Amino acid sequence: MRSLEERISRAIWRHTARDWLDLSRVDVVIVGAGPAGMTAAKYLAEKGFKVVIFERRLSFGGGIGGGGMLLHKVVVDESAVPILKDFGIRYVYDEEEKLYVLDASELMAKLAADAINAGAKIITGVHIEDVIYRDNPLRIEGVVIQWSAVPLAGLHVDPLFVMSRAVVDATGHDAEVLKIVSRKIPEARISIAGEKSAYAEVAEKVVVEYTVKVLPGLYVAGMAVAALHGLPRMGPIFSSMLLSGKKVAEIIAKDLSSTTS
Ligand code: 48F
Repeated sequence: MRSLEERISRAIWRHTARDWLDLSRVDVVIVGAGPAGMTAAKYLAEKGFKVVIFERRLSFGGGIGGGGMLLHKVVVDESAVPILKDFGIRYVYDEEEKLYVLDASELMAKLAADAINAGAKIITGVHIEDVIYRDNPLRIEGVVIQWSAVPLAGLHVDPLFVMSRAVVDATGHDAEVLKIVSRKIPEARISIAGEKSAYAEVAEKVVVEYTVKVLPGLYVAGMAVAALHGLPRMGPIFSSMLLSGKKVAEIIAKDLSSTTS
């Protein structure tokens, strides 16, 4: 009879290996488990696409957890209410400010839970350090993955790969994936304009408007859109993050449905 210690280890090895074999090729890799990434994940997974979110922290939520200046509330406007309803996220309408107020922890937990229930995987502790590309024609075909602990420890460890039909940069203010592509694939002609100062009303609109396919196989959502296009920031109002996640899911679903896997 195996000891409990041995059985614990074997169960974890076996099921981790099964998951990673399955994840060696997916339909969509989403980089970053913030509001934009998790919203996109649910809408894509429920259409039947195989979706994985890689998040370098050990928790999901991105910038949601900090609420507004560490206060545990965030707001949205009416444009995001249908999405809140899709996820079963509760809110209170503030008559005076004409805004919907929600608990940051409920937003994080339910975005993640619904994405997972729809069939998406969220893998934490994994850092995307590069992309996989092909030329003639230029396209992105996956990501280069590493345990987050490796760069933190300053170790030189070669990474592994995940192939995918679409990659979404949902890494927030730093647009990390796009920055890598702009630096390492000059023929992609991506330049990162950098986010502008706060102008919430405009920011909320244009972030959604500029949520686009960047290159074949590469998409952007959330605050990474602002970094790419030089758009203003909006602070702890999250409508555009949710709407941008939903929009990128619609763009990808259309693109992937028109090509064979
Ligand atoms: O920053 P984040 O929440 O991005 P978002 O979805 O939402 C922005 C808002 O939270 C807020 C705002 C709007 O109201 O201004 O800031 O655009 O989530 C991005 C996630 O990506 C992870 C990071 O840890 C965070 O959880 N991330 C960033 N770079 C990488 C990454 C990387 N290279 N590999 C894996 N995860």
